[in-house]
Amino acid sequence: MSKVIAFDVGGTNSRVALIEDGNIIARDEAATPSKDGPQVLVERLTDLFHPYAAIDAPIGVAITGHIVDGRVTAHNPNLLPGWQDFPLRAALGKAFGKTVQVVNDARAAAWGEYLHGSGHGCDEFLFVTVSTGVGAGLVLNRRLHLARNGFDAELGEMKTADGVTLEELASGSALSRSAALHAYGDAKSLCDAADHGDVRAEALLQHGITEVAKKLADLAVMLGIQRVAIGGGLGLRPGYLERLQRTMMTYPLIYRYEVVRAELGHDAGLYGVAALAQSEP
Ligand code: BMX
Repeated sequence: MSKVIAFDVGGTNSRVALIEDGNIIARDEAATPSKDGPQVLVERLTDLFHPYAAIDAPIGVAITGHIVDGRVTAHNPNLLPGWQDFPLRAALGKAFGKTVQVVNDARAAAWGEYLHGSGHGCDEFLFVTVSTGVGAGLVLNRRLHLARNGFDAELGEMKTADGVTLEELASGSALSRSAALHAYGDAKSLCDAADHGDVRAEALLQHGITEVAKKLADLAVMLGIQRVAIGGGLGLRPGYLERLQRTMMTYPLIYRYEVVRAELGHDAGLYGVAALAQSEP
């Protein structure tokens, strides 16, 4: 029986799972102590690891951030403040007493969706998470694209016509800011208002969606993607995908491709990082 211990660390929650023969057989989660710096997160992950410590299995950690050689930098400091070139692989290796693989969370989720979910049957596949941040993972010619410098699908860092990044306009955090600014309270209330026909709320929500759609259109002609799956807290909210699909339908045919809902929900990163950890020599 093949076992893997997988972690998925997002800006809000950290999850751990024991995966056996491709199925999650045990899991746990805790809030990510995102504001407390890397050392506190290492301690939190070590607590989550404790029940599994005696199991002899590869360990994979998917985490939000830019990753080079197991070192993590948060380009979006709102997600993980204080993370600059932090040697997470080495720190967890020391804390766990075992070898650990570290991968970007969205890249892991893309690989999970490709192997076990919405990416099935594609040669070129894109996964996009619209969540606290905006992240992505690319499968090209049936392989997860991983660049040596870690910029292998940092979609949230791409510039918009306004000169700011996509993440600054289209993430869940951006929508929360916009909701507070326009007296909707939080992002959920803004989305609820939009769903109930509030024209101003609809325009604010659609603004970010249009920016995501433009990037997806550019990537269609750049990389020949056949299908994109949308995940993440905001991306999985009912109505988000339909708005994105409607926007893409207004573009000429060459910019359009299948836009679907990610199938594995919040488990995509766990499955993906498990597969990556298992394939490491
Ligand atoms: C940000 C960036 C990406 C990440 C994406 C989604 C940081 C810390 N993260 O663009 O590396 O994949 O957010 O992250 O700079 P999530 O936490 O919202 O899932």
